[in-house]
Amino acid sequence: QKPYDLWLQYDKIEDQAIGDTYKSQVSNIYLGTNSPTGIVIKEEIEKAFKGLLEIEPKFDAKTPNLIIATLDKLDASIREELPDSSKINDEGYFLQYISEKEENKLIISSKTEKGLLYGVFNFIKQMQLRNDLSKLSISDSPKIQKRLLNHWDNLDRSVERGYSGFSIWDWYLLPELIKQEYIDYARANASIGINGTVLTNVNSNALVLSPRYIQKLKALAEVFRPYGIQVYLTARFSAPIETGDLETADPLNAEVKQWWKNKADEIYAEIPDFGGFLVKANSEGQPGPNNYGRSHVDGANMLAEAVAPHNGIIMWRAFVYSEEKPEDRAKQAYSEFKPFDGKFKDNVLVQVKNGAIDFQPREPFHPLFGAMPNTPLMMEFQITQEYLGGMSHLVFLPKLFEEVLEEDTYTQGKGSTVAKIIDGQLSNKKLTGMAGVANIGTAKNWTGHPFGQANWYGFGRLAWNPETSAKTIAQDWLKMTFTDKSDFVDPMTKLLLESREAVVNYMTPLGLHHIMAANHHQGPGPWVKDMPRPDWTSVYYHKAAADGIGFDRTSSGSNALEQYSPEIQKKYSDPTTTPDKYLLWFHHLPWDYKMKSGKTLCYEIAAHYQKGVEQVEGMQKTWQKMQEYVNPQVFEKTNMLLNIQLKEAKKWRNACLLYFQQFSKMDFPDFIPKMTKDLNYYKSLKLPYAPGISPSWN
Ligand code: BDP
Repeated sequence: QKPYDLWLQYDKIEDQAIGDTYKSQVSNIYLGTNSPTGIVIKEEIEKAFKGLLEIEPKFDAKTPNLIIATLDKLDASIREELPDSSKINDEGYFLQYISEKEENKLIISSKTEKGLLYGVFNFIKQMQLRNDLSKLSISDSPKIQKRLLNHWDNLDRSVERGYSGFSIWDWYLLPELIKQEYIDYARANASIGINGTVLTNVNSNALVLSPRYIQKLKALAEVFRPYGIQVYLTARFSAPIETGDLETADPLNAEVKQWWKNKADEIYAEIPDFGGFLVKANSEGQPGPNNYGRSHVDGANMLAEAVAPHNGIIMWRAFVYSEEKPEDRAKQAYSEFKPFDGKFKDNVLVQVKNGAIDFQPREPFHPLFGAMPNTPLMMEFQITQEYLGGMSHLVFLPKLFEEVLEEDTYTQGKGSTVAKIIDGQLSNKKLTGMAGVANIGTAKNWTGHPFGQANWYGFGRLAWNPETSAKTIAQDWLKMTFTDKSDFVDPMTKLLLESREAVVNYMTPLGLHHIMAANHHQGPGPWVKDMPRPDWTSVYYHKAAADGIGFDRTSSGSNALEQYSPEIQKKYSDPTTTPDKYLLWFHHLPWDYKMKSGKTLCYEIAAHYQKGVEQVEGMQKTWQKMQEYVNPQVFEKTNMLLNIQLKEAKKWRNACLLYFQQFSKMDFPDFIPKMTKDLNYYKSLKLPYAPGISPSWN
């Protein structure tokens, strides 16, 4: 196993019988294209065959048994063997084994070459998973159109919230230097169906829109194109001013409109398939239309008009919360955006974070998902672990993503899941998308933590089909990355699936949120209070005091609950019917509140923190048994990281319990080990330097 190769490990298939069967089933290949994508396909097959089967594939066959061609290039007799073409969309494919008159053939076909590439990656995956090729009968298409990574990468190569080295984009040496990483990045993304990448930080820099950078961007676009990946940029709203061209960035100003039109024309002249812009406006100090008394719709639509003639899109982020507003931060995006439902141009997607606060270990789904039936909403997940242990915690995020996607908004009756809203099923939306804030950097294994790769992989799978189960993703990733031996895959699947609950338990159990240390968000900080804004503090969110703990978001409090459908309101307005996992998100309750378990709230908080620590210990035990299945370096590295994770889990437990005890005045239950340090000790732990903070912050 080579960590750099991610889940595309093509080690020799050890089981000779399986290998021999594959060899005979796909001994002669017909590849119906020699376009740039065709070349990529050919190279991938060569890699896979040389690795998995230790043979050179034969492409010159007169009587092929592996046919790889778009539907229009298939013989009518073969075409007839496949399902109706309406069964797949433009990016979909058929993977069909046919046997007739002693002649067996595996067909990979599609409407477009992009679909063909996805089909080929799935075919290779079938061999990686040791599946029986003769049983293949797959018609598959992505359910979401825009499947994008968002890189929070700055032009100086620092990465905001990045924990795996520097940005892989070497802007300085582009366009001349094309690094092998760019190609391998594209290949990895194509293998999981990602079809776009936003290369720059949402806290953006107008420089990237200058002619010199457009040339650099063009070079990357050319590398990515054969892999079906479009490039996108973040657009700094004040760019017309910062370039020195104009004195205003008012979206209703004719010159401003023209400036963006010209800029779009300039980019598209070089990159005809440029994807469009992602915009963070009037959020955390970024410029935007509000600076000119204009609305988010004015801003988004102005940019949308500029890219529309070129089929570009605008992804306008809904991550807004204003300094001036006293309103609960959890309510603000909804208040701001809901009135605009249906007012955005057709090529605008509103990009919404999975929860209303900010990528917490657990948040209820963002209320906007149930509130804008006439606006395409794009999901924004965070793959990088800003609030989930940065570079050192093993957390399998597809479990978090799955939980959000499965949540029921009830907007069109029971079963109106977030997944169905995102993929457009519910209101037949024409434009659909999912974005993941990337965890990729210059680390030799791309993601720093060896298990960070699983989160990149899992994001891709869910963007392709948001109803894929986290369990399937875990199993596939483990088998493709390490080995298919069940003594490894079964316990490790369990470990991955539990890892997310572990982090919730030792950081923010029972609906607690945003109690991390300030700014860098690494480690506990329930005591954080004096910040430039109250909603950047921890005390704002946990509200721990003598009378209890939790944020009352019912009608007696901020009433954020009113932003959800009546079914959810009814259930969550009463603490006894609120799921424990969201209890303190919606309720402020006394320390001796009696929980469903019969124990007090204070006891349950302690029990959850303790459980989180024990879960990490359990992960360590499982990992100890896996040595024989993994690369020694990965084994050791993961071991050491788990040790760090355990230490930090204990720190979280101790710091939070000691902090809350000041108010609860209750003794810790017996299962909490005796504390050897006091609260002041934990408060005094400062990180003079923590990764992931970008200069754009200063
Ligand atoms: C927060 C991050 C900050 C991002 C911001 C965003 O702390 O670095 O710029 O979100 O998403 O989570 O815009």
